[in-house]
Amino acid sequence: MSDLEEKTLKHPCYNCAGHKYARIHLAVAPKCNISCNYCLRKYDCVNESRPGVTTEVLEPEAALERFLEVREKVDNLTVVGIAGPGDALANFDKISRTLKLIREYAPGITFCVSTNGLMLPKYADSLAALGVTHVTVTMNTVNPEIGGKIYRYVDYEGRRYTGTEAGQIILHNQLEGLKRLQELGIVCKVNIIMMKGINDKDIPNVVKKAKELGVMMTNITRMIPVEGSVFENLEAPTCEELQQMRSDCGIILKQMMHCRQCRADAVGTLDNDVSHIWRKKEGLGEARIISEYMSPPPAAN
Ligand code: CLF
Ligand code: SF4
Repeated sequence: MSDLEEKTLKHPCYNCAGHKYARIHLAVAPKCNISCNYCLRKYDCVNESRPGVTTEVLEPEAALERFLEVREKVDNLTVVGIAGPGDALANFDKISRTLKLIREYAPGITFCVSTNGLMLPKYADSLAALGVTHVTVTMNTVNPEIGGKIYRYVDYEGRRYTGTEAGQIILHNQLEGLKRLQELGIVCKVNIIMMKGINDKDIPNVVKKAKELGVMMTNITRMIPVEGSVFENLEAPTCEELQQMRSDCGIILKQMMHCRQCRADAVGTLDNDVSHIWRKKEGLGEARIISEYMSPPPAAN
């Protein structure tokens, strides 16, 4: 078995039989470069987190300290994940420093990163150089017009894009990024947020595209309306509708069925999040509330 296959087997998200293995999410990525209509940036990125959860942000040195403490106490810790609270690649310097620091102390641990994919073409090679072996991209549609309805805006290279143009840019970068990750031998998963009447009809097309690109599996979760977000009044899909979609798409590609929509600071196995033990603990270095990081957007064009 190759090292990568072994890492995938011991990754609790990529392998549902890997429930005895634990991951730690290090919340070093507060900023985001897009605005999803189902998101309220007071909280963690909804692409991998359950809505309404707010996580303290750690600086890289504090994240290393947290990792070393957790490693002492949590059995079978196999994965270090970066899943927000904003977008990992909108905070590349922070994640790069964090992963380099951790690598010095844990040469064999798996690095996993979750992103909206906008900056993947720029950073895919750098992720591979950092030793990241698993990447999740949230890709909600392969139709730029639908993308225009999902993303309120996309900030890219100093300009703000909206509507179909925003949908086009993010889709293009997600596809290019996934293609490059495959070339680099990185194991990929695509997350899809199911929004009733918005992208639900297009989800099988996303799954087909993911398969074509060599993605290992897709993870379809349902949008839960967040008060104050653009989609606050959009009806959430029922559990039955979600299960039906997963089962239909399971014919095309392997589906993740055991996602827990973790916090950006989750610790432990997927079934037993013990992050509360460390939350707001004194002496772990600088930790700030995410809203402090909400930088003013560039001027609209
Ligand atoms: Fe974290 Fe995501 Fe890596 Fe897993 S979570 S960055 S792939 S280590 Fe896993 Fe949590 Fe679901 Fe994510 S259960 S929300 S899929
Ligand atoms: Fe929110 Fe995540 Fe979308 Fe950014 S990518 S707007 S943090 S859901």
